[in-house]
Formats: sequence, C-alpha cells, structure tokens
Amino acid sequence: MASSFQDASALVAEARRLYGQMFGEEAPQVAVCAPGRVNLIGEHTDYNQGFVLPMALPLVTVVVGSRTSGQDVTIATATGDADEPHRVNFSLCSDGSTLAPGLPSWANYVKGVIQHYRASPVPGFRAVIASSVPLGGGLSSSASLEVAFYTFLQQLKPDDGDKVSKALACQKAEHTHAGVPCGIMDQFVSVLGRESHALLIDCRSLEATPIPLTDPGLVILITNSNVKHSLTGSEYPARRRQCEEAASILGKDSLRDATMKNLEDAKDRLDDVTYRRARHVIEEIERTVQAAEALKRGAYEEFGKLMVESHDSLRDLYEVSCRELDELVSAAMEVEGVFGSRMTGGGFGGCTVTLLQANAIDRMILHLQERYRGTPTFYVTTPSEGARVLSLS
Ligand code: GAF
Repeated sequence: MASSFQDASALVAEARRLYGQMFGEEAPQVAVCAPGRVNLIGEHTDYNQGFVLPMALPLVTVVVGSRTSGQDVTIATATGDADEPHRVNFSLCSDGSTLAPGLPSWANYVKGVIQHYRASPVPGFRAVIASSVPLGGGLSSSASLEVAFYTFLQQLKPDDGDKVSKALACQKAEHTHAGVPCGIMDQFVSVLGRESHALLIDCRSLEATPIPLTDPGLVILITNSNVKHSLTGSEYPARRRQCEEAASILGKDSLRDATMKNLEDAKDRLDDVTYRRARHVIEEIERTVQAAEALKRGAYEEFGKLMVESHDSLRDLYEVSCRELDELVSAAMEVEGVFGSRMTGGGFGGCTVTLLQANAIDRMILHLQERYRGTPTFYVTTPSEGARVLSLS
C-alpha cells in the first residue's frame, strides 16, 4: 500500500518536542514549512531556459524556532542522515568563515540561505527542522529546506523581495553552498506552488501558468526506487556544460532558442554526446509545452505518451536514468489503466512519477511491488501549496 507520511502539523509537533528538549521550557515563536516537488515533465530543461511542469507536494520541510538576542545560531534536525551530527552551532558575527560550507552537510543549505538572504544581516536564532521529504529521493528535499529557512528568516526580519526573488536567492544558496549548479525549478515551485494545480514554468521569463489537476478519476503516484540520488557528483554539472557548449556551437544564448533544424544543420560540428544532449533538451522543451496543453484538455492518453517519450529520451539521449528507474517505468506501463510513467528530477536514482486512472491504483502498487527487484516506497499525491507560515496554537 501507499506510504503514509506525517503532515505539516504532525511535523510541527515533532519539531516542538525536540525544541523543548534542547532549549528547555521556552516555546518557539515561529513555525513555517516548504514543500518538496514532483516534476510531471520537462526534465533538465530549466537551466536551458526552457519549460518545466512540476507541482508542489504535501511532503514538506518544517522549521520551528525563535529569534535570539545575540548573533549565535543553533539548529537541530529531527530528520538528518544517521551518519552526520544532528545539531550545529555557529556565530554570525565573524569574518564570514563560519558561513563557509562544511560539515554537517545539511547545514550548508541553511548557511547558503543566510548568506543570500535579501535583508542581511540576519539576527541570531534557534531552530529545529523536521521533514517528510525523503532525503536524496529526487523530490527536492534540499530546495524545500532552503525555502523553509528563507521563509523562517522572513518571520524574524522581513525582506523586501517578491516570491521570485526569494526562489532565486535559494537557488543561489544551492549553487554556492551545495556546489550544485541547479536550475530554478525546485526552488520556484517550493515557493510558488499552488494547491490543486501543476505549474507550467517558463524558466526564461520566470512566469508560471497554473494548470488545474483536480480530476477525481486521475491519480498521481510517486514511486521511490530507494536508490539514493545525489546531484553533488560530477554528472549534473557535466550535463549543464554540454548543453552550454551545444548552444554556443549553434550560436544561441541557450538551447531554448534552438530548433531541431538548427541542430541537424550543425550536426557535423558536434560530437555525438553533445548532439544527443542537445536533442533531448530541444525535444523535451517542445514535449513539455504540448503536455501542458494536453493536461488542460484532459487528454491524459496524450499526456502519458509524452511522459514515456520523455523517459526514453532521458535514458537514451541524456543518460541520467538507471536500471531501477527503467524497471519501474516498464513495469508501470504494463498495468491496465496507466496513462504514462517516467523518472522525475535530476536522475541517477530517486523516483518515478506515474499518471493513472484512480481505479487502477491498487493493482498498480501490487504489480510494482511484484516486479521491482528493490524495495519501493509509494506516495499517492496531490498538488499542494508553496511555502507558508504555520500556526503554533
Ligand atoms: C534537479 C535540479 F535541481 C533542477 O534544477 C532540475 O535541473 C532537475 O534536476 C532536472 O530537471 O532537481
């Protein structure tokens, strides 16, 4: 059966308990949360200024805490990796070296957000993190942590920016403090996600079109392969470089401006790998726009077909899938009532997303459990709201 997960109020209760243990009787002043995301289609297109179609999840990262009078920061996490300390202290009043990335690695996301916060300097604080977003599962646990902390800092000392500048600051934190040259998708949807809607995001203009996803006959199933995914290796930056190289050979600012005709005309000047990377991006941008149109019309068969094309392209041209994700997608496509399935997020492990008829959900989960050689986790999910302040009463 699908996994149950703690909702935001259960996570707040958990974080408050830990806060009480760490800081005595004093109650936290602020509670906020920010969601993880699942991307329905449009993979590795965001840093090429293309389109993406993600939705925010009910899986969230919660931060509770209080402003303090000094310039010291103490943060604890209820949900970090077992092999790293769950608590960190640092001071804000130094030469800045305490905000340099270091260990524990989860604290780097927080340090990055402090560094790029638009109303710096930030005051000292105490905070506790609790999250239901699986770590390294390709559902943007890191973006949800960044955006949750930014939202927390806004409660301590308001900034003057809009929501898009908030997403951009969190993206910068990921670049400078996690070393991942990511696009804007994850932070954007974690800030601006809308309940009952997916967002078609134009990653060049940073405008988003909400697309309703409320059909009770439709289910979105996330399957975590439980193969840990990490974008901090060299593969993600390498893909980004290959795309930039292809755009430059085509004489374009980005692959968003390139057509398949441009690519075919320049084929002799590109090596095979660069050609395949560029082809994935150019076709995936087109697929994403078509998929958004199909979703608006309720044309789920068409949407599903585009999802499978996207997966095949990520597997064969972009080479970011893995055996486990391929196995899950193939197995999902064998079930009656499925519309489409694909890997989601950066790749190299993590999750698949599957669109299916609501009445097919039980047989889908049973089938995947039977066919997948690993141990999957399932989330039946709906589009949720972006980052928000929570009640402490
Ligand atoms: C990761 C990145 F953080 C995103 O910006 C995006 O590039 C995605 O991989 C692939 O579509 O989640």
